[in-house]
Amino acid sequence: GATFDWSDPFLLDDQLSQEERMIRDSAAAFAADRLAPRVTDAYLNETTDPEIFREMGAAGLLGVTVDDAHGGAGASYVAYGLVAREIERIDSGYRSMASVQSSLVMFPIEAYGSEAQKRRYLPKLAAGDFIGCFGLTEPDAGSDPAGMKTRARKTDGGYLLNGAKTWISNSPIADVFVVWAKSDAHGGKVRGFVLEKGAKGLSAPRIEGKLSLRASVTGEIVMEDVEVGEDALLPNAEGMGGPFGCLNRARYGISWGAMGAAEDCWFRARQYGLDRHQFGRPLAATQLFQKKLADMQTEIALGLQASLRVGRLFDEGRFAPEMISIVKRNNCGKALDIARMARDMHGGNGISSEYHVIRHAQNLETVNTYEGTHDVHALILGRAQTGIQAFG
Ligand code: TGC
Ligand code: FAD
Repeated sequence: GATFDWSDPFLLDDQLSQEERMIRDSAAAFAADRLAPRVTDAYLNETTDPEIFREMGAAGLLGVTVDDAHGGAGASYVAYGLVAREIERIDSGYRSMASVQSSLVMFPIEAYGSEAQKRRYLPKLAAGDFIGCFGLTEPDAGSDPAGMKTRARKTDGGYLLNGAKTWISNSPIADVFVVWAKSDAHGGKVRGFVLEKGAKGLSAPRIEGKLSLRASVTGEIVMEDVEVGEDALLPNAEGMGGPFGCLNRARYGISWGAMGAAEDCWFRARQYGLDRHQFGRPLAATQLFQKKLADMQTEIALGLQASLRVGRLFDEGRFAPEMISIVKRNNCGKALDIARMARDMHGGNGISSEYHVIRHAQNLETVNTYEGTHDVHALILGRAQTGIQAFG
């Protein structure tokens, strides 16, 4: 019979191809060498080192699923998920930086862009020479992005963009802005535009004072009569399906990433319980402690297995957005529960940055909210099984 590996109960490793394992291992080495040593300072001081993008690029971690002809790795969606898991094992903010670049900036340029746009942006985004951001959310349009106010007005040679996006990952340090706007020349339909840093009327002020995701910089995108040429329009996407196509990929990656953060919390809680003695025995010798560890192990094993299944369906071209809602919602919610539990199991030490678990818990508050809140994904799933739309 098989032996039981407590840290990999369903032998996930067994279900990966050799290439996927290789990519996973190089992401894990990168995370341990380059990200782990930086994260506590970055989080405490709320600083984001833009060099991380170049380092991720050099390690082949940007645009994992993007065609190698465009500088990507041309690997599977499962490989992409494994990378997200390894990076988020260190910090959700670092995974955020990478998933915006890959799923929300490189993907739309590859899937909806012109040949010229692909040539101009993808290789530099893959290398981390360009940093990208994705502007969908607005001050008055979060869960309901179709309510956006940003407008593109047709001019002689292109478009004039006006509006404001908020809560945008990477925007203060971005070179490339994928922005969604309602376009009067297209019957008011939502269209995507690629803007470049330095365009007149374009600014990206930083949002100060976040108490979550502090290692990843977040900002606004303000557009005041930003004039762009016809070549800034993403030619091959019209309507909300454009931005949602990107969100499908990012949400799927987040479902793996959140499990990485949860695993880090679980491993730390287990080790802490073995090391820490109270009442003359290790905390891990108590039934309550073991029950919590069993709950963590179970939820993580199930969550990873589900993400792997959705990833395989992705790679076969057989995924449906509702599948992604199940894993995004479940894995983020469960990861948040696990991080809070790990914080509790560390007692007072649990609130110190030195033990990492409260940082994960704080980060996962954001992860549970962005890319469709926990409740919004419930409503997507409720609609799919009742036929009744409860949110609009
Ligand atoms: P609905 O009526 O459902 O659909 C409108 C059109 O869009 C199409 N569509 C999709 N297409 C592909 N994939 C999906 N998942 C799709 N969902 C919808 C749909 O077929 C339809 O197309 P058409 O051609 O018939 O017009 O749209 P709705 O406006 O009623 O949607 C409601 C709802 C709640 C489902 C949706 O708005 C939603 O998902 N809200 C959440 C918003 C969100 O996730 N925002 C994320 C912002 S980006 C971000 O947070 C990045 S953080 C990343 C990081 O830092 O890591
Ligand atoms: P709201 O939509 O106002 O929701 C508030 C509450 O109401 C939530 O609990 C929600 O579940 C609930 N609610 C909303 N509608 C309903 C309903 N119909 N029925 C029941 N309950 C409902 N966006 C981008 O475009 N690009 C980015 O890079 C990006 N990065 C982000 C980074 C960070 C750190 C954060 C915090 C957010 C980021 N976002 C980004 C924005 C994110 O996607 C939104 O915050 C999210 O979609 C929720 O929107 P909202 O904040 O406006 O909340």
